[in-house]
Amino acid sequence: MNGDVGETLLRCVSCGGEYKPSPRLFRCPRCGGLLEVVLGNLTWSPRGKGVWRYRGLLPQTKASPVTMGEGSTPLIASRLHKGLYYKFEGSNPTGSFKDRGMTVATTIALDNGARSVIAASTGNTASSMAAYASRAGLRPVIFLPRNKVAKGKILQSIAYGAVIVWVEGSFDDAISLAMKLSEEKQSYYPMNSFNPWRLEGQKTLYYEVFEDLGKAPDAMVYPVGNAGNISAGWKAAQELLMLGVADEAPRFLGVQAKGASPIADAVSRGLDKPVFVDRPETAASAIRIGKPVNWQKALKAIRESNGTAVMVSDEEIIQAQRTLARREGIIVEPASAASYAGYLRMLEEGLIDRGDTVVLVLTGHGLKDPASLESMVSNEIIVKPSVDIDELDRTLRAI
Ligand code: AN7
Repeated sequence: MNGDVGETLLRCVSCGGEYKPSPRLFRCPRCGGLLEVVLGNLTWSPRGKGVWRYRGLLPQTKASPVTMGEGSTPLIASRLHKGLYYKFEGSNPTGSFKDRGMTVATTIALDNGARSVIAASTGNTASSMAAYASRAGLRPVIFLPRNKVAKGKILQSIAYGAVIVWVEGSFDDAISLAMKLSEEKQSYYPMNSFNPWRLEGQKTLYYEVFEDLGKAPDAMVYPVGNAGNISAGWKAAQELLMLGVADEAPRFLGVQAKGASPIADAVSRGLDKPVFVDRPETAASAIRIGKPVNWQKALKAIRESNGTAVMVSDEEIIQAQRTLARREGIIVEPASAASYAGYLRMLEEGLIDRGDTVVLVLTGHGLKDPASLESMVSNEIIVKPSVDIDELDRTLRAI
């Protein structure tokens, strides 16, 4: 099935202006708005595994893909709720969904002759970018908010050889600084999600869900930080409709942590533009973001899909993380557990019907944030190798 064959364009989501792609074009020259990729040729012809299975719905590149087999993550049926599925993105090569975008963005960076790539990050974007850049022979420079990134993500980035710029401020400060550097010094190619080519790779999560279920689910639930992932999902669902591959699109539901919830707040108050949060606070460090760069795209995704967004407390997030680990066997980081906490809240508030086919996007692996697991109650004893077996048995039964 083919769409119209034409030239690939960048289109402004604010004013609709259309531009021929060029390596340094990330903002609308007319109004400064966000750009989205409009592919000239869309073809649904899945072949092979992973992100590049959907090559026909991705930008054409001259360089061969910088890939580690990212994507093709499991869709796991819940044992607790009828109709519920978990899309476990922790099984990507660096342990988060970011790898889907990075395989595409890194390949495009090579096409554009980049030498250094940069991104600000709450952790996962940084480690993913560092991995793909190292593989491609590019120099990764990451901007991290100091004292605000989970340990596993820092160690991963160091291991991949990233240059780290610790910013004494929030993620939002770090991304403004990284944007300024890449705008003023052209030798740094930006990989944050205002780079619309990266979001093209992130569309593939939805294509996989659609193929695995054999239809569109009733709803997709995403934890929302910088708001790129939910926007990419909606773009993917619309493309499948447009191509006639799908008859329906799901509702797109966003979940934010209280204390870092400008999108959920804008949705519940019916605002056209979110009120940004100056000092975002939550235990879910990955989504501790007060000024999401993709807010326009995300509000569009939520409203046009008849979706909604809710906020959940840190207590609800931690409880959800524990339930997923102890009753489903899935360890996720707190930001990812927010989607389960949000699902429970939306069921309770009647925003989702029981039994609806709902997919929770579990964005990142729990081992990335070991500190978040330290509060789990442990059942343990210490024994000598010579311990009496009957006594050991009695003790184990008593726990
Ligand atoms: C586990 O790494 O923004 O709404 O800099 O790591 O697309 O931003 C991470 C975001 C959800 C939110 N879950 O996705 C970064 C960063 C996890 C994440 C999100 C992130 P977006």
